[in-house]
Amino acid sequence: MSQSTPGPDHPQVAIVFGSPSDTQTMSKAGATLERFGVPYEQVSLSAHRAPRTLADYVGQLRARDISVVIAGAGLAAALPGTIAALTTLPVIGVPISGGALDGMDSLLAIAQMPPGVPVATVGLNNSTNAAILAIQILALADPDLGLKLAAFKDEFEQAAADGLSAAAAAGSQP
Ligand code: C2R
Repeated sequence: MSQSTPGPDHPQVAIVFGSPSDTQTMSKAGATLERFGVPYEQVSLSAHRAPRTLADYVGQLRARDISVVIAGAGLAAALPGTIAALTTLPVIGVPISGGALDGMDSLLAIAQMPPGVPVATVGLNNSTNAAILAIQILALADPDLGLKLAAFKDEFEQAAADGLSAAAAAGSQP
């Protein structure tokens, strides 16, 4: 288990992944949270390999004022669902590609949760979207974060407008 807490503030988001081999895929979640100034912690913990340690960790999240969990795992990905079973906090699952089935096993294991125990599942390896969704949840109670999200979306709009202008300019050239 490894842990890091950037910034002086207490973490609002816990990023958990099943193995150190998932670190690179999951690093985009942390980078995105940092971009929005959201403090987080990052832990490698496996439901399959360390179930009691995971249960202890998850059992303390609410008391530690963590609001959202992002959980990434590949192969037979029990981790996000197990965390969802152990907490009432929202859990966002990141399926990770690799192995003989190249991520289909992970995708289905994370998305196909039984009724009553949801895991909000993003696309394969898309830990960026997991972070954006976590930020959107936090922004419900944080107007400043909501403004940052609105500016983030405006960047897409501006890029599209710039692209159209550039295409129009190129098309009008002799
Ligand atoms: P190793 O590279 O450590 O063998 O792990 C990890 O998320 C990783 O993608 C290979 C893959 O196994 C996944 N793993 C799980 C769980 N624990 C590890 N899916 C779990 O508890 O769900």
